[in-house]
Amino acid sequence: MRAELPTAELESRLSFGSAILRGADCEVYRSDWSSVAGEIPVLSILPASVEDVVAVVRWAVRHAIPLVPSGGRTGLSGGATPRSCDVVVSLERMRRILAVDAEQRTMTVEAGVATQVVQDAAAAHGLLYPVDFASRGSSQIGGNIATNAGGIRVLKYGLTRDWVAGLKMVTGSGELLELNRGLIKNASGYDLRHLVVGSEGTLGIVVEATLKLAAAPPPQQVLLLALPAMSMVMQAYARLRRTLSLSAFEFFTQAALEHVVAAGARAPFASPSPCYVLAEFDHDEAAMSAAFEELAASGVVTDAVLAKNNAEASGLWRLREGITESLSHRKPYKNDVSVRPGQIPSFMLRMDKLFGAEYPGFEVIWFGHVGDGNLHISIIPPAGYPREAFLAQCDRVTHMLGGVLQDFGGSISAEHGIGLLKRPYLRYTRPSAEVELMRQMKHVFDPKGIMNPGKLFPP
Ligand code: LAC
Ligand code: ZN
Repeated sequence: MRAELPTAELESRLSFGSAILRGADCEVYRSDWSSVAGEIPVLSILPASVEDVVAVVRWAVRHAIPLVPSGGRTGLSGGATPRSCDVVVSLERMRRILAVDAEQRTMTVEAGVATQVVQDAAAAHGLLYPVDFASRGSSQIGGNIATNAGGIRVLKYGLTRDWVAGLKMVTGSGELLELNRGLIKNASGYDLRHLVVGSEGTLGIVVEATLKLAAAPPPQQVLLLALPAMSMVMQAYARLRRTLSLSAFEFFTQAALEHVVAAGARAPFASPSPCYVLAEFDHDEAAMSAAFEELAASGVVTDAVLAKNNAEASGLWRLREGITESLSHRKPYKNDVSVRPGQIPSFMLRMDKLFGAEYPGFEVIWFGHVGDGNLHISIIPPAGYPREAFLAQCDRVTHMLGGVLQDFGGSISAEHGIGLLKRPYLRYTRPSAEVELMRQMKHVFDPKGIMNPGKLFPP
């Protein structure tokens, strides 16, 4: 197939500034931040304009060429990993901020703009783009939209979906759609924008977005609490949110902390505790002290550190945000699940029992956005454990976890997406009637089945 791709026909249609890469230049597009190895794609196309993307998709339709849209490739489910027969379409050369409307609080950007660039541009206008996570420097807005990215401030601000006022996308048949046009009110039928958000590149390619911006928040405080038991985390949450305006409520265990400290972070307390909570909230010294004293008196909290300045706040955040990176060299198996926040204590108990019984000798590392009902669990086998056997065991246990999630009405993927890795477990969260409707919708947008084939849907 390699030699036969009719690229000459496409080259003549692409604008100055675009590129077509081959061979070793395509190596970088092979993998994302997940454990999926991927294959070097036959070609990587770097369009420079919306018209280029339309030309690429129409070309792919004519020749039935599978396309894999590619953003910052910081995904954790293999949603952007190609096969060797795929052509990658990377949005990295479409990274202009097209407009900032400070009055309307919107920003229009090309899909390849990095999340942090959007955040910084909003801040330069005294505004906030509130979707935030550790991969902010590399991840791109188009990928954020395609995966409905969540992160650390969902508690206060919601998901990417809540900040997309409009988007342009090229469907799998090469049609350019302009969805919702940045309107606040628009009661004119199906809101296709929301179908595209979270569609993981299976319907088309997001090329531009108009994002909503928020008012800059008041000064924040960052507090790290030590807790004597995982079962007390939601008691701390209930008490803090009663009198504080929380923007983040994050949880991690001592096992997670040990990995971050081993990677160079400073241990926050002299002695270890079973688990920790990082809370961020609008500055309120009196409410914060009262809440802490109450939690300490009732034994829910045994120790605390309050950041005294921005550098200390970043230091505390690093303990939480650094977890995934500190574990990456151990190639953990990752779960990313959600239930309603009120169910977190009973869900944790069920999972703890399951993992205790099924993962003897494995390291089970809990962390996550518990205020959103979202837990990340990373599993690490003992050194030298055969990889195949490890993955087979994790697959078996994840099917059991799927059953538990079904009981709770929860989700097998809270924020990392289905991609390739979670496809076998989609059925625990989405009934077959829903998956069938999703397949039909994909067919409407992508009749030739060229958009990110093999992703999202169970094989
Ligand atoms: C985090 C990533 C793994 O929350 O979603 O650190
Ligand atoms: Zn997360």
